[in-house]
Amino acid sequence: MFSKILIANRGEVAVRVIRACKEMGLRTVAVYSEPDAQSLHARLADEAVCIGSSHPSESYLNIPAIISAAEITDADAIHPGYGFLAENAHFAEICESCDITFIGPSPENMRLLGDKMTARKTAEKVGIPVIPGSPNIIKTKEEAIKIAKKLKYPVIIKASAGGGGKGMRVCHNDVRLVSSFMTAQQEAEAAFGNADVYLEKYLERPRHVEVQILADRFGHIVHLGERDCTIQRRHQKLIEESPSPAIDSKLRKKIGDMAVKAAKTCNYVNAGTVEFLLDRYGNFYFLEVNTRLQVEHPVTEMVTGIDLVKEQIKIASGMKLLYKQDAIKIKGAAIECRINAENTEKDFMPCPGKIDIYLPAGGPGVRVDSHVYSGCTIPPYYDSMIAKVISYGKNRQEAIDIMKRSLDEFIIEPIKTTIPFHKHVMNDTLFLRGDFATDYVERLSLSE
Ligand code: MV4
Repeated sequence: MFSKILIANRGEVAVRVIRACKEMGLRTVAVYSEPDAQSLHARLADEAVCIGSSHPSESYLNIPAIISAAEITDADAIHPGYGFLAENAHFAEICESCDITFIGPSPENMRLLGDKMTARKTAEKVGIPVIPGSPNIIKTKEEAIKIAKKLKYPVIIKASAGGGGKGMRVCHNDVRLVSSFMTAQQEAEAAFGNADVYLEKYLERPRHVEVQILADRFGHIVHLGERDCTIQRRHQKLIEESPSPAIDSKLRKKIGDMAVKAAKTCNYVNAGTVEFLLDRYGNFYFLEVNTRLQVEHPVTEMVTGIDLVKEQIKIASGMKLLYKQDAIKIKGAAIECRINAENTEKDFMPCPGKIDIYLPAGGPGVRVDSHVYSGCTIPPYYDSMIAKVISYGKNRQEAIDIMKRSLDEFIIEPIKTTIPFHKHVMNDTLFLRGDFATDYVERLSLSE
C-alpha cells in the first residue's frame, strides 16, 4: 500500500479523496492554485503545495508543476479526481515514468476509450448493442448524406474525441446535416485537436443510465448496479439516483453483464463507468466508457455500501478485489442533488462570490460532499458546483422525503444556488413517478 497520496484536483472531489485517504491511514498532499489558497482541500491535507495561478492550464492542468509537487513531497501515488487531468493518458504515462502510481485506468485504457468511435466498434464486436450509425469516421459531406439516408433522420453527429455531450449535433434534414457537419468538424478540431466525427441515428427522449464497474489488476471485474442520470441540462447532470426507476432486477443483470463484458474486452483496470441510453421499451444501447471516478459516485456507494475511492486506491496499489458479483447487493435508494452556484431564474447563470453563511443539512440518511464553509469565496475560474446532497432511504419515496427535508434545512447565503430548482423537482408529479427522459428540465422550464 502507498504511504502518501497527492490529490491533483480541487474542490469537493479533492476533499472526498482526502477523506478516504485519512480513513485508510494514508498521508495526503493537496495542490492548489493561488485563488484556492484558503480552500478546504488545502487545509484538510497533511501538506499543501501551491502549483500556480488561477488559470487551470497554469495550475490544475500544469503537469510539470504537479509532478514536481509529488517529487518534493515524496508522494508515491496521484489521485486525479474528475475533470482536469483525470482522463489524460499522457499524464498517466508521465506519472508512471516518474515512478508515481496514477490511481486510475492504464494509459492504454484511456486512449482506447477516449476515442469514442473505437470504443463503439469494440463494444459492437463483442455483441453489445450500439445505436445504428456510420461504421467509420466520416470524411466528406456527401458521405454524411449517404449514411443519413440509410439511418433515416433524425441523426446525431458526434466528435470521436468528444464525449459527455461535447461537440454533438442533432440534424433533421440534408441541409442542416451539411452545415452542421462542417461546424462539428471545426469545433472538434478546436476543442480536442481532432476533427474526426461520426454519425448515429438520433434516439429521441431516451433515459441516460450508467453502470459502475470495478476491475482489479488480475482481471476480476464486478459491476455495482446503475445510476440514472437522465435529469440534466445542456449535458450538465443535475440529479442522479440509484437504482434507476426504469430498471428492474432482470434488466439490471443484463446491462450489468454488458458493462462487465465491455470492461473485460478492453482489459480495463480500476473504477469506470459504462454509459447506456435506454428507450421506453427497455432496449439499451452502449454509448461510451468514462475512465474516471464520477461526480455522482456517492449514490452507488450508498446503495452498495462500497467506498469507491478506497477501492480505487486498493486496486492501484495492486490489491485484489475482495467482492464477488454475488456479494454485491443493491439495498435501498439514493438520490443526489448537485448544488451549483447558479441563478436558476437567469438561465442557470454562474453566481460565484463570497458565502457568508453555510449551514449544510444533516441527520439520518443525509450525506453532504462539499468543500464550502462559512466565509469562503467561490472563485469564478472553475465549475460552479459547490456541494452535493445525497439522501439515502429504504426505498425511493423515503429518499425523496429525506431529500426534501434536507433541501429545506440547507442555508447558503447570500449567493444564488440550484436549491430552489431541486425543491421544485422533488414535488413534481413526473419526477415522483420516475417518469422522465433527457428533455425533462427543458419541459419543466416551458411549463412554468
Ligand atoms: C445520443 C443521444 C441520442 N441518440 N446518441 C449525451 C452524452 C453523450 N455521452 C451521449 N449523449 C447522447 N447521445 C444518440 N444516438 C442522446 C444523448 C443525450 C442527450 C442528447 C441531447 C440532449 C441531452 C442529452 C442527455 C443525455 C444523453
